[in-house]
Amino acid sequence: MPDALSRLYTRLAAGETILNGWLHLPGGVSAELMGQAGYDALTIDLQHGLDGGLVSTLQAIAATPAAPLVRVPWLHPPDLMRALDAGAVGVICPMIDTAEQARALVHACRYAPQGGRSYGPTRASLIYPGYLDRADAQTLVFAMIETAVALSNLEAILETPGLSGVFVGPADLSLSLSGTATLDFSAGEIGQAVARIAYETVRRGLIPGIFTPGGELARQAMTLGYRFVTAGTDFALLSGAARSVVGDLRGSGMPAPPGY
Ligand code: 3PY
Ligand code: MG
Repeated sequence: MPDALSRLYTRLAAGETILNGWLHLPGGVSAELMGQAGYDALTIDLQHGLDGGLVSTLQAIAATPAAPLVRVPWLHPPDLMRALDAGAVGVICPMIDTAEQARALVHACRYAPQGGRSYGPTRASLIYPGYLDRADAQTLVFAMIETAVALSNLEAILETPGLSGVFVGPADLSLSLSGTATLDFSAGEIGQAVARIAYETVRRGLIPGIFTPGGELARQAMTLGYRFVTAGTDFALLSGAARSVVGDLRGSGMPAPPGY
C-alpha cells in the first residue's frame, strides 16, 4: 500500500472526495479511535485544539489507515515547516486574507526553487522514502478562507502558484460576514459565499475543502463540490454521544456546549 503522503495526494488528484476527522482532544487514543473509525485523513488542530503533542499524535495516527494533516495556529513559517518535518502530509493555514499571504504560505511549504522551505525533514524522511523527490508534488497546502476580506480577494488567492486548495472555516467566515459565529452554511450570505468558494476553486482545478460537524452539512458540502470535507471533531462527537445517552435515560439532555 502506498504511504500516507502518496495516498492522499493520489486520491485527491484522481477526483475522489476525502472525509477528514478533526482532532481537538489531547492524547493519542482519540486520534487512534478516529483513525480506526474510517476517516481518510485526520487533522491535528494546533489552533483551537487542546495541545496533546504534535509528534506523539502523528505517531498515533500512523498506527491507523488515516493520513495526517496539521492545522497550524497562524501563518508562521516555523510552525508550518515543523509540522511538515514531523510527518504531516498537508497543512491548513488559518486566516489567509490576501494573495501575498497565500504566497508566503506556499513559500514556507515548498522547497527551492519554488519556495523557501528549509531542508531538514527529520521524521518525514524516515517514514516517507525518497521524501525530497516528491515532497513538493505531494504535500497538500490549504489556505483557509474565513473572512470577508479573504472573500473579496478569493480569485487572487486562488491564482497563487503551488497552492493545493482552500479550506473554508464557516464559523469565522459567518462571524466576519454577520457578527454571529455559526457552522451552518445552509442559507443566507454565508451559504452564497460557501457555494461561490467551491465554484471558483473547482473551476481552477484546485481542491475545495471545508469544516463541518458532519451529517447534513457534510452532505451539503459534497453536493456543492467540496472534496476535502471535515466531518466532525473528536471533542464534539464524544460530547454529543455522551449527552445523547444521558438525555435518553433521563428524558432530557444537557444542551450542546458552545463552540465546535
Ligand atoms: C472555522 O469554522 O472558523 C474554523 O476554523 C473551523 O475549524
Ligand atoms: Mg476559523
